[in-house]
Amino acid sequence: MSVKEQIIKGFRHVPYKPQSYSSEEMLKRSEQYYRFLDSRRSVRHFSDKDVPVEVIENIIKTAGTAPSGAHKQPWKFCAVSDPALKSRIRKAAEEEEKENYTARMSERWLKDLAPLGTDTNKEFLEIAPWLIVVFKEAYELNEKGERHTNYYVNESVGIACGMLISAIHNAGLVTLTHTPSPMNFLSDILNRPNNERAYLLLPVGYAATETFVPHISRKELKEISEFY
Ligand code: IYR
Repeated sequence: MSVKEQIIKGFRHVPYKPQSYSSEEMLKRSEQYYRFLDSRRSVRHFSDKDVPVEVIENIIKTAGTAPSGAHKQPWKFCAVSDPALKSRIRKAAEEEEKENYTARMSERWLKDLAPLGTDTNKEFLEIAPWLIVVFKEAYELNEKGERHTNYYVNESVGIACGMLISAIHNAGLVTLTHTPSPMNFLSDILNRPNNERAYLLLPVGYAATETFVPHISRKELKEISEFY
């Protein structure tokens, strides 16, 4: 008789049977998945074509499957399609970026960015049909209003964002990891509670018909790994 569940230190644990594959199948799948994600590019030129809300919901649900410190799931994904809100976000982001490009960023930083062709114009924030604004929850608030600090919040939300980006790519859509720092204006515009801090802003949509991306390459396996 198979074990249905176990009580470990007073808590329920249920059986889990992850899918596994033969060595050949595993090799094939791992290579296919690598090629699939290697075909992803950050895109700054969006089409204004609509994307159904259900697709955005599925993408956010995928991000929500990420592991997190003590399973606190310290994230909130705010999906914005309202044109008035998108305009306000663009205006505020461009104000911060003007300051960044003219005063806050070092010469070296500007030089490193040059190949990407970025500037202070963030029209994609109005053109893309959706903006997903990711907030990290520094602490949780219980019903009594008591604060409980979350654990490994940056790690947890960073992982969730990686999964969000791969889900966007899987849907045949494009995005950009945009950080118009400081990003406090997003809390104000979206009226977010105090325990949430803006983490990343991702425009999501179809790529524009004529899209160009920087001619850059990724590091080789031997540059990003060491095997012991
Ligand atoms: N936030 C600015 C500048 C910028 C910074 C980095 I690091 C990038 O990889 C790309 C851009 C902007 O979005 O233009």
